[in-house]
Amino acid sequence: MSAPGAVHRPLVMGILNVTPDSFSDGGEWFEAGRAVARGHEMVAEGADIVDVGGESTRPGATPVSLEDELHRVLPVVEALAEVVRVSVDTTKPEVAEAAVRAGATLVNDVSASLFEVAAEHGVGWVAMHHKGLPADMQRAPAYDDVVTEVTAYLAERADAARAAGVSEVWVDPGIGFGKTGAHNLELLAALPGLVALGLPVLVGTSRKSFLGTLCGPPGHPAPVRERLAGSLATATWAMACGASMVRVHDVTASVHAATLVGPGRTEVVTPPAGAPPAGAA
Ligand code: HH2
Repeated sequence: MSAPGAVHRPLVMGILNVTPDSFSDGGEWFEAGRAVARGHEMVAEGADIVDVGGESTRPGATPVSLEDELHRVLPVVEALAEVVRVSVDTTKPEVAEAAVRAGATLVNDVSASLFEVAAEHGVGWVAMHHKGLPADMQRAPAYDDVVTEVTAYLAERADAARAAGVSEVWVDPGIGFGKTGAHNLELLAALPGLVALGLPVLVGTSRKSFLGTLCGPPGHPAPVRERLAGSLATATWAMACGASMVRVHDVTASVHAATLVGPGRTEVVTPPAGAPPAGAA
């Protein structure tokens, strides 16, 4: 029999952007009550983790002040942490720390710089690769070898985090963060190599612009709401390559995909809300 909380499939992280300007769902969940309701809905749809963010990282997004980000994120984290595992999507150490105090048990860090907060509070940490800042990251990103560079970067970040005492470290190739469409496809193709590092891998492709470009007619990218097929195809690919979690807007469909990919491939365990992070001694 399975232990309570055991999930025989890759995990699904539901995206909850408490922002007015996220690229796909900006404004939809900006009001705290609506955000909490959407979080509950994602739990009912099967989300294993809800990822709460208060600052968009889309190319060209306007930076948000510390005060505003705290105001957006904290009430939502606090309410949802009672019913589901919550991660906080932030690059500010103060926000990460406050969200952990409010109940988040995973710091989803697109800057890959906040592992000390995770170490200090005994929570998990996601190190995501990025190149440049949202303001300029999509201006002609260039690599000698994107796969080698991203893999080496994530291995180094994970080593640093583990040396600092973080026991639950995830790595994420950062699809769309300082990458062309070709870079994204190369990274997706090379996922088995990233999985071979032996760390749990998180992948986020959901509704991203390269899917629109690839799936629309030439010169007419598919709009955000028409990227479900591409999102599911790439999430399924990532899970089949060994990714242990996908970050998605469309939870129900992604849970179905994870259930179909999962059996016999992997067993990952998500702790119930409030329990110590997976992998903690
Ligand atoms: N992508 C986004 C934000 N956070 N975190 C991880 N670990 N991996 C990702 O690929 C990732 C992420 C961007 O997507 P979204 O949150 O939908 O948009 P926005 O940044 O505009 O709020």
